[in-house]
Amino acid sequence: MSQFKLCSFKTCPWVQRAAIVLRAKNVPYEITYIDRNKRPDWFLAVSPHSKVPVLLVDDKEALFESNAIAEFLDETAAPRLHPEDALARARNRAWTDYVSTFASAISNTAYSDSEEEFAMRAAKISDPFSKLNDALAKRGNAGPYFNGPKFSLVDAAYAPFLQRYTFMDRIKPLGLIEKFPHLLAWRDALLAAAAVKASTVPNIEDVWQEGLITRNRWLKKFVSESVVGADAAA
Ligand SMILES: N[C@@H](CCC(=O)N[C@@H](CS)C(=O)NCC(=O)O)C(=O)O
Repeated sequence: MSQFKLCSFKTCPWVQRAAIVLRAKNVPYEITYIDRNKRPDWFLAVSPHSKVPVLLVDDKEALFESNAIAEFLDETAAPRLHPEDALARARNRAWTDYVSTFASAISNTAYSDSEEEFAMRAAKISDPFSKLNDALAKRGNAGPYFNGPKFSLVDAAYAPFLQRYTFMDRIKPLGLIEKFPHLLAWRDALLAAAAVKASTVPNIEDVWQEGLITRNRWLKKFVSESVVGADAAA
């Protein structure tokens, strides 16, 4: 089996997506955390957009873009996480594509610079939440994951962002996800999944909160003093 090394910032949800896929397949990997403010030359040489994740394969090949990495892992390591049926697979890929819109709505809100900006951006989360809720309502299975009992690449794509929403909701309750029962149940199943739990540093929520402080975002005022120093080379 190939050797895999993931390059990451401590809280990157896109790296987490790749880590979830590796965990779901029980594939061993190393993870190297780099400082986002001082990216090493070896990393810049292999990351065309200077972004994480980069997946080093056998210290020879470097893959970038979390979706390409997830698809590569799914094609090369068992068990297959994509559905066998081509139509179902295409629908899964379509929803996986939508994750960047979903992610932006959440990240933009979390990183707002003022209360007004926060309120304006938070109001925009309802639309992607409603779209996903409808997709889950119409998927024709009872869950708990997107395709039913089997964890898939769609689950791996959305879990990091539903987790970030949850972190945000815990410090500044938004009362939004509760309006979307299918999404709420999916979120709960994803956050309880072993592959998701094992995909980050153990104190991810503290590190995420610390990131609000180091980036000087408006939400930092809701962060408890106890997390200061949690380390946010994120
Ligand atoms: N579309 C990319 C997004 C990756 C991304 O945005 N990563 C962030 C960290 S979470 C990054 O490296 N940003 C570059 C920067 O902060 O300059 C993917 O799916 O891999």
